[in-house]
Amino acid sequence: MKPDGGTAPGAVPTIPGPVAAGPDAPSIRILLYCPDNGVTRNFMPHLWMFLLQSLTPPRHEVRLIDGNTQPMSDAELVRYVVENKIGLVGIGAMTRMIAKAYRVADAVRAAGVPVVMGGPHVTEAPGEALGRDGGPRHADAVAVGEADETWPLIVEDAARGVLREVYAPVDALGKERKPSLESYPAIPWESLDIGQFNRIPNPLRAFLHQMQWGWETFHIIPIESGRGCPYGCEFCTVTGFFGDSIRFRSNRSIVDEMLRLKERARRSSGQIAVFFVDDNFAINVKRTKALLRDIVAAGAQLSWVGQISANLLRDEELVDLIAESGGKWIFIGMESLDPANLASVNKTFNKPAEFAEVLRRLARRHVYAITSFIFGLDHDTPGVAGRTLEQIRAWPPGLPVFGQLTPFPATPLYQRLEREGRLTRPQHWLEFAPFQMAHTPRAMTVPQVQAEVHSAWLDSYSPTATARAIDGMSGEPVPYKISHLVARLFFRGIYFPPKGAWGWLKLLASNRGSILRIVKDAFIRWNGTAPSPDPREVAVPAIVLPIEDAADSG
Ligand code: B12
Ligand code: SF4
Repeated sequence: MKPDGGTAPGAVPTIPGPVAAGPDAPSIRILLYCPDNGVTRNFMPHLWMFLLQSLTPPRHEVRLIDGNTQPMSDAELVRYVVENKIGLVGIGAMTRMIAKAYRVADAVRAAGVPVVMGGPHVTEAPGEALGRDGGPRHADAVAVGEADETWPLIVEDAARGVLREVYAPVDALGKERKPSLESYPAIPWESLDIGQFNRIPNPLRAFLHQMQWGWETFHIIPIESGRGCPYGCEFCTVTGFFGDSIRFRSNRSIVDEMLRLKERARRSSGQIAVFFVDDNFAINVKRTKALLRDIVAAGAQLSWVGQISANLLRDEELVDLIAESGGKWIFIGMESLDPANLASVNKTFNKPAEFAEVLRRLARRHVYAITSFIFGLDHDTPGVAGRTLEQIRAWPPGLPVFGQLTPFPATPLYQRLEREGRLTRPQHWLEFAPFQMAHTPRAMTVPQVQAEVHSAWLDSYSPTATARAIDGMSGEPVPYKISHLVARLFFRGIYFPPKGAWGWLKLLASNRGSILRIVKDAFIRWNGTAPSPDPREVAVPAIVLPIEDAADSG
């Protein structure tokens, strides 16, 4: 079932009750490390680090390093680990970052410090990290699946020097057990040091401090309100990982978290926006509506972005509540406009004929969409980018993202392509290359698919496309246009990362038409009858989501 043939073997510990520790119980200092992907920078903290920190028995100390915001060479990281007497290093990674994660793990282990690895990739291929696939070993232990309940046990075992190889959430009968989210910990965002994730560029901070507009900091904070998606799209790891049993946190705990974030934003004269990281935030429409109503009733609205599949956005009341509760951008996994393609990846619940209306329904409430497409599906033929872009141009302005079909380990797609003998790089993650394919498409060549992806990005984020998007928002208030423009410039960077200050200047210069148009619009409004809004009163108009990469969810 796993590409490396390794399922969780041997002595898999079952979930104990709360870990009891006597007064003499040893304590350790733990470092949780998230590698960068070497290409782009993530725009928000990774939730798993803060979640595991909150779940750590209190007598241990946990430090966090996110390679996206604190880049370190392997040698620097090892020096940090040794000098700070770290007793356990926990590394989490998606498939895309796993090669870097293994390299860092090797360096840390060579310094004699044990490493535990967790997250989607090691769950899908645990044997690889443990060297059971014939390759080198990278981790002393792996945490398979959701680690909410196994993490305290891992920490206690590490403190006692009796780390086991595999930790999996299983019950006494060895059956997989999905943690309930009912007793989800309160992540102390109000006191955590999240300065490294401030999105306001350094040179602007002093100016904004002087202006007292409440924009000295801007953070995007991940919140999960639930886990699981039963849809089982063929390329997606989520149904396999979180299971088709959907679990939710209580509305109360989510609302409390948002209120605390709001208070933190107020105290720091800054802005906080939320990314609901649930794979399908409206998978249970009734519960999502209840949550959004509770957010509104408690005055806990923050600007937010979430992932919702198009079929669930038919509900007008849901879309009303999305807008009322602060929803600004909805990520929609459209994947393809060809129903045959959607059927080939088990996503027939997506109906391309209704995409336009779904987007208009959102846009009528000033909510816009990040629309995600996959090229190289079995029924794609050359020209797919052009055909897709033609449709996109007829839709309300949005942020389209494009990728090529990627077989992630342990997905039904991976298994099918393996059966069909179409995997060209079966362990593509060990030689990660952005936007490169790992299998033979059916009706196109690999270079053709890659050329379609390239041309889709080029066209969608050209100055002409950006000008068209801003024109398409002519009736919108100026702050919406500004944030749309800024989001476009950052989204362009997913595929064409701008190189330094000069790259940014060139980008701004090439989009000067759109910039001038917004400035003119602002001047006309300011000079006209409409009073110009106090910047402190302007809610984050549309999340400026400098998203480097978009997940194929929702
Ligand atoms: C938010 C998100 C992102 C953000 C990442 C930034 C961020 N700061 O979070 C953005 C939008 C940028 C993103 C991008 C991408 N993403 Co993404 N993303 C997610 C998403 C929706 C939520 C992640 C999350 O916070 N989950 C909640 C936490 C609590 O769960 P968790 O991370 O799995 O952690 C639990 C366990 O795994 C474990 N654990 C995790 N790490 C560790 C470490 C240790 C030491 C231990 C003990 C345990 C442990 O403990 C946690 C608690 O149980 C997930 C789907 C999902 N629901 O998880 C996809 C997901 C992780 N993304 C995925 C993908 C494919 C991508 C992209 C490659 C998409 C693309 N087409 O480009 C890019 C690449 C990212 C990059 N920069 O290189 C896949 C990963 C599959 C895989 N095998 O790697 C997922 C699973 C979605 C999917 N549809 O399959 N993503
Ligand atoms: S792609 Fe989205 S809808 Fe499909 S299984 Fe994954 S999370 Fe669910």
